[in-house]
Amino acid sequence: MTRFSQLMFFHLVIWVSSPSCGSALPGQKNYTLVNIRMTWEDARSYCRQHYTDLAMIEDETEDSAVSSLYPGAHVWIGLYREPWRWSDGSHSNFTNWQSTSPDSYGQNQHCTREQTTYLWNDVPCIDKLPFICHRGSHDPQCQRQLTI
Ligand SMILES: [Ca+2]
Repeated sequence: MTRFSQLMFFHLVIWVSSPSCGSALPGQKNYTLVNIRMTWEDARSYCRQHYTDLAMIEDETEDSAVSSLYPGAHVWIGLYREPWRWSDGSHSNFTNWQSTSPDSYGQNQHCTREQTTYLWNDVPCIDKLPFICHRGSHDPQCQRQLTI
């Protein structure tokens, strides 16, 4: 086996061994509100440093857990850009958009905040908002450096 094919095999094993990338344990995340205003990207870095990642929400139970953490504020969650993905690059079937979103108003709304209504809206990533981090459920091999 050549060195190249060994490397390809190694990467194939990694890929196959973690097919769901972060969604393996829905309902087992612990969420925390960080009441510091940051851009989406800075919030993601903060969450990765102190927790696991910016909040990933995969079902209604998790969405309720996030909504119960804050009263009267808009907060960042980990969903970004089209195609919409979580900050670890994984997809989720669950969304909770408000009826007019995502609308990409102004063509620069690539990040998601949970509104005071607890529904989701796409907004510019450079807005500075408090945010929700979560701990648990992510496979570190799924985390990638993403450009926004
Ligand atoms: Ca919008």
